[in-house]
Parts: sequence; structure tokens; C-alpha cells
Amino acid sequence: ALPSQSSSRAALPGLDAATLTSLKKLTQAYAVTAFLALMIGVLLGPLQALNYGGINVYDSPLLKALLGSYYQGLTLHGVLNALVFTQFFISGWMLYLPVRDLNVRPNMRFAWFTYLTMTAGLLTAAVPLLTNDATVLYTFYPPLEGSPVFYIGAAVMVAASLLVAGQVVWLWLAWKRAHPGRVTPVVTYMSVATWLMWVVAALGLVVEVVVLLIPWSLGLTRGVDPLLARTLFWWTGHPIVYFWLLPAYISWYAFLPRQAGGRMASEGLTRLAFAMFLVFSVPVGLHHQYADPNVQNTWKVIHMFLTFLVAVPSLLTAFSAAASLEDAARAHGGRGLIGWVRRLPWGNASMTAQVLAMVSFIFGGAGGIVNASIAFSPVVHNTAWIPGHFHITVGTATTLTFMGVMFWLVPHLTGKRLASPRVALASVWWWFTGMMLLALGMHWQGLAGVPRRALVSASAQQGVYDAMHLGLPKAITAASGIVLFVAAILFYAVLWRTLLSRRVDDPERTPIPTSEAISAAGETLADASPLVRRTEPLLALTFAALVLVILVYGPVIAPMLANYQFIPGQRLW
Ligand code: HAS
Ligand code: HEM
Ligand code: CU
Repeated sequence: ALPSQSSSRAALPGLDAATLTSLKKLTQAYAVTAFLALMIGVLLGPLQALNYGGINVYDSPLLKALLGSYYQGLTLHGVLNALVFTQFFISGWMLYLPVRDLNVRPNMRFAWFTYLTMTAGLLTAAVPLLTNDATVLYTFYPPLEGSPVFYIGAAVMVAASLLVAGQVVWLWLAWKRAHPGRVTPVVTYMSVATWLMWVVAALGLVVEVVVLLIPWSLGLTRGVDPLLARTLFWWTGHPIVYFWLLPAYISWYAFLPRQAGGRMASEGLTRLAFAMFLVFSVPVGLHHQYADPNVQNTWKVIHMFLTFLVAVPSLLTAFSAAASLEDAARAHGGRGLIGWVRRLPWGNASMTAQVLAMVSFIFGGAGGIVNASIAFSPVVHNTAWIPGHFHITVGTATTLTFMGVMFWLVPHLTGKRLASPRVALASVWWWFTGMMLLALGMHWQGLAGVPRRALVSASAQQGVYDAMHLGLPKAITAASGIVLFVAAILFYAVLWRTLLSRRVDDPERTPIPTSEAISAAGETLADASPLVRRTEPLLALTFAALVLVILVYGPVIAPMLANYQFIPGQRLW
């Protein structure tokens, strides 16, 4: 049966079989494109880990033939993993879930058009990346100047994600009109809040790329202002990390409890967390720019406090996730203060992946608070500490969660059975172990001052690091690359074997693992708690987000516009 929350009196057309089939194909297309991008990106990672282990493989004839430089590889790694993998997976995931949750019929022509647009953007941007004409790293800070084809492709990709956002918001509003007075079901609530946050967040990047970078790279303007470009970039660049995280949170809140054998803690609390992310995710970007000149300290400190505020909904999530796991384990005979942990279904690769992803995020989040503290920032900024931080946030909390989701999502979409569940289980432990080692080695080296984004294994620099006795963290980092390489092989063996096998079941036999809530929100707004009623108007909260962003970015950006600098581009590769 379809897990539908909408009633039959609705005038809105529900999902019919043909639309559902097409929607499942589309979701599969998004997910497979995502994991293909990740596969290429992840092949490059271990080479970088070896570099931070003091082993330079970039002089080998094979790599010399394949890559123009360390930086071409690093650009591909960052773009494919952090930008392409995430965006494709999320666009499929966060269209599929609300459509099923509301049981509404989307316009599938439009949905496929969006997927094709996004793919066209990706292929366009891929050309200059592969020909070494856009080796600008995934942050593409000017005055580094890549080929205009790269910026245009990236803009098309981001625009396509905004079309998905538009479609989901549109469907939600149609559902609201057909069901006046009803509380938005919680999976839809989380999805719509995330998409609306992304719309406000994306404004900075859209303006940067469309107004500044594309005309400049086409030679239409004399130069570009690097400080303004960076500020617009981080307007989007911080909240983009929540655009990667919240789709994983959706799974932690709504699906993981059921997979663990328990219930979601509270729908009201879940909605509060997402409402807070909607309002507070964006106005914090200056925590990436503490070292930038010509930005007043006052604004840096204000962004710092807002960063601490936006950590609160993650702390709510930590509480909530732990509560629902504990609820599950105790329901299955778990006992003791922490002994209950053993009663979680550790044989289930999908559950295990997600719980390990959460564990990594405890450390990733704690490191984030260090980064955000303006007094600590000079110690860690631009050092290997930072890649240490984000491989246990986006590289594990997000990526390992999506890997775990694939273990039920592919059977659910295709009717194929997960190939080798035991290999799947092994792959997630290898990934978790590898990423924890990578994080340990990189954080450690960062504290010793080893820079990020550097071919540190090149002989000239090695002497300096050898003098610092970094043998142990270097060895840990090199080992992490090998462990992660094994993890990737195990994971992709399972994924491709599953996808290439024959359909054996009715796909709906593997249901979406929607969890019940210990404390539900209620059906109608009239019966709901004040918290549920106040978090319902998502459009008003979006407006509040926009006002807050203008308040904390207006005074930062206005002087940059008044003193706009035309800096010519540079090609350093
Ligand atoms: Fe970050 C840099 C601050 C979260 C990603 N971050 C980066 C970069 C990336 C990134 C990619 O303030 C590099 C950008 C570049 O290339 O320059 N980050 C934060 C803060 C948070 C944070 C305060 N980051 C993330 C997330 C990311 C991500 C999420 C991706 C998905 N980050 C920074 C700062 C910088 C930065 C500075 C700039 C550094 C510099 O100097 O350049 C917070 O959102 C973190 C809040 C999270 C928590 C943890 C909650 C824990 C949970 C798990 C609970 C687990 C349970 C398990 C219950 C407070 C939810 C129970 C298990 C059982 C078995 C019982
Ligand atoms: C950078 C290793 C997977 C995203 C790096 C660096 C290393 C590394 C050592 C630092 C390079 C430097 O600063 O010079 C690995 C390994 C992986 C892996 C061994 C697993 C096989 C991932 C995943 C993601 C990711 C899954 C995201 C989904 C990034 C990003 C950068 C990076 C965004 C920064 C690129 C830049 O500075 O421009 N990786 N990584 N990596 N990695 Fe990974
Ligand atoms: Cu940030």
C-alpha cells in the first residue's frame, strides 16, 4: 500500500501507477548519476591522502598523463564529490519523498526536463575541468580565472536545483489549498523547509556567477572584485553544507528509527529544528572569512554568534536521534546506561551506515564549533585541520548516510534485491574507519600548521614537516586513503551488482521505512500544539530568513559595492 497521508476528499489528483513508475525511474536516474560522480571523485581521494602521508604519486607516468597537476585532481575531487554527488542525490531524494508523503501527482515532463537540464549543466562544466581549463578548486575564488564554460555549466546545474525546489514548493502549496487547516506531514515539512532554505541560500552564488564571474570570464568586464565574490560565495557556501546535511537528517528523523525498530521522538521538535535551519542557516557566512581584510570585526563577531545559534538545531537533532535509537533498543530488551546500544540491529547495513554517520558527526560538529570560534580560527584556518573537519561532516555524515539509504532505496525503486548484504555491511565499517583515520591524521597535521591544498609531499616542503616529527599523523593519513579505497570498492561492488541484477520483487514490497512518532503533531492545526501551529507557515519563515540575511549582509556588502575593485584574472596552472 502507498503510505499516503492525504484524504480522498481532496480535489488534487493522486499518484497513479504510470506516474509512480516514471517517478521511480527519475529518482533512480538522479541517484545513479550522483553515485557515478562520487565514484570518480573518490578514486582521486586516496592519492591526496597519500600526499598528506608524505608519498608523492603525482610524478608517476600514469598520473602525469591523466592529470595536469595536483590541483586538477583536487578540483575534480571537490567538484564531483561535494557539488555534483550531493546535488544530484538530494534533488532526486527530496522530490521523491514529499511526493510520496503527500500522494500528489507531479508534472513528470517538467521533472524530467529538470533532470536533463542539471545533467546538461554537469556535462558542460565537466569539459573544461577535464581539459585542465578550470583548475580553480570547488570554491573558484577569483582572481583565479577558469574557462567561462565552467561557470556557465555550474550556473545551469544550480538553476536546475532551484527548479526542483520550485516544483516541490508548488506541490506542497497545492496540497495546502486542497487540505485547509491540515498540518503538513512531517517528511514533507522537512523537505519543503530544506528547499526554501536553499532558495534563500542560493541567491549569493547566483549573483556571484551570473553578474560577476560569467561576464568577467567572457572578457566583457575589466576585472572582478575578489572580496565581493568571496562574500557572495560564502553567502551560499555555508548554508550549502546544510543543504547537504538536512536530507540526511530527514532520514535520521523519519526513517532510521523504524529501521532500528523504534519511533521518531517528536514531530514538534523535528519541525522546530527545521524551522530554525530555515531561518538561521544563511546569515553566518563570514565565519569562512575571519582572515579576510576590509570586513569589520563587528560583523564577523555577529556572524560568529549566529553560527553558534545555528548549531542549536543540530544539538536538538543529536538529542532526538539518540532518544529514538534508545527507544528502539530498549523495546528489544536493551538495558543499562549505554549497554542498550548493543541491541540495535547492527546486522542491517543501512541502519549501521547511518548510526556510524551520526557518530562521525559528533566529532565533525565539535570541530565546526572550533572553526567558528574567532579566537581559534587563526590556528586552524587554511590548514589540514579543515579537510579533517569536512570529511567527517559531508564526507561521512552526509555521504555514509546516503550510501546507507541506497541499500533500501534501490530495492524500493527497482524491485531488485540488495546484493551481498554482508559486503554492504563491511563497506560501511571500512568507510567509517577510513574517515575517522583521515580525520585524525588531518586534524593533527593541521594543528602542527601543515597547510591544506598543497602538494606537501613534494620534496622541497617535506623537510620542513619532517622537522616537526609528524611521522605518526602522516602514516595515519596515508593508511586512511588505503582503507577508504577498499571501502569504495566494496560499496560499489554491492551497488553495481544490485543495479545490474534482475527484478525479483514488487518494488513496493520494500516500503519507505516511515517511522511513527512517540509524540505526533496531530492532523489538524486546530488540535495541534502552539509549537506545531507556529512552525507551519514556512513561507513566512522564509521571509524572516531573507530579512535577517539582508540585515547581516547589507552592511558588509554595501561598502564593497561602493569601493568595487576591478582585478584582472590569473591562470596559475
Ligand atoms: Fe563546517 C568549513 C563551522 C557543520 C562542511 N565545513 C567547512 C568546509 C566544509 C564544511 C566543506 O566556522 C570547508 C570549506 C572550504 O573549503 O573552505 N561547520 C561549522 C559549524 C558546523 C559545521 C559550526 N560543516 C558542517 C557540516 C558540513 C560542513 C554539516 C557538511 C555537511 N565549517 C565551519 C567553519 C568553517 C567550516 C567555521 C571554516 C573553516 C575555515 O577556517 O576555513 C555546525 O553546523 C556543526 C553542528 C553540529 C553538531 C553535532 C551534532 C551531532 C549530531 C550527531 C548525534 C549523534 C548521535 C549518535 C546521537 C553540534 C546531530 C548516537 C549513537 C549511538 C550509537 C547512541
Ligand atoms: C579534499 C581525501 C572522499 C570532499 C581532500 C583532501 C584529502 C582528501 C586528503 C585534502 C587535499 C588538500 O587539501 O590538498 C579523501 C579520501 C576520500 C575522500 C581519501 C575517500 C575515498 C571525499 C568525499 C567528499 C570529499 C566523499 C564529499 C562528499 C572533499 C572536498 C575537498 C577534499 C570538498 C576540498 C577540495 C579543495 O580544497 O578544493 N580529500 N576524500 N572527499 N575532499 Fe576528499
Ligand atoms: Cu560554514
